[in-house]
Amino acid sequence: MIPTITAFERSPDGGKGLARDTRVRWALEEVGQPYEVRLVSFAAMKQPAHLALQPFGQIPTYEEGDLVLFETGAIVFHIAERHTGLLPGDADARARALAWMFAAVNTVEPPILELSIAHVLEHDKPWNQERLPLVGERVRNRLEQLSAHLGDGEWLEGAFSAGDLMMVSVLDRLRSGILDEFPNLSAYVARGKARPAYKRAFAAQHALYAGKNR
Ligand code: GTB
Repeated sequence: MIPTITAFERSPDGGKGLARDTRVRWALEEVGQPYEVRLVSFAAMKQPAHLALQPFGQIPTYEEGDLVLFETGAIVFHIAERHTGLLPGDADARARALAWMFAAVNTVEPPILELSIAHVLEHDKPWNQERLPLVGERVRNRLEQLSAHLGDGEWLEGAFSAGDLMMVSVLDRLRSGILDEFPNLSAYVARGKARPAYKRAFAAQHALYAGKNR
């Protein structure tokens, strides 16, 4: 069965791959699963039909027959469980990969999101100049810890897994700046984005938005 995901009708990033459907596309590409995309407007996202799929009125969603999923961590985990290639066969190694997926969305992504909000949505608030360094430090702390774990390893736990897919996707939100302070993490993100599956995922979303839709 061909799954259908949802994505922005007009992506605010103009196709830079920052919207979260990119990580779902990437997972589907990694396992060789074709998929369809339904584009949703910001207004439609808040309507009952979409809220029935995604209670928080966001993209992406994932539909496969009777199954409807939201939350990219859950979607990527579902894809990884149903196909080979994104989770190790060994039960303990699988559990470790899952731990990294949670770490990506639960420990690393929140401060990165805060920083992004501080830059994009709160830049004109009178308190922002005072707050920005604090938020930046929280991101820096997490990156220091992650960088220490990764060391000179290629991936977080030996072979590439859904944990790396999620972590690279989360770190990619930083794009430059703080991430450049951690050369092993910059190289890690570049390694992830050099994978053919990522390139196909990126190209698919880029083709929808590039030069338009902003
Ligand atoms: N925790 C959820 C998940 O992982 O699935 C978060 C989903 C989410 O934040 N979706 C965003 C959304 O639908 C799109 S990806 N927002 C609309 C809304 O909440 O009303 C976040 C995003 C949007 C835009 C950029 N950008 O332009 O750079 C980057 C990331």
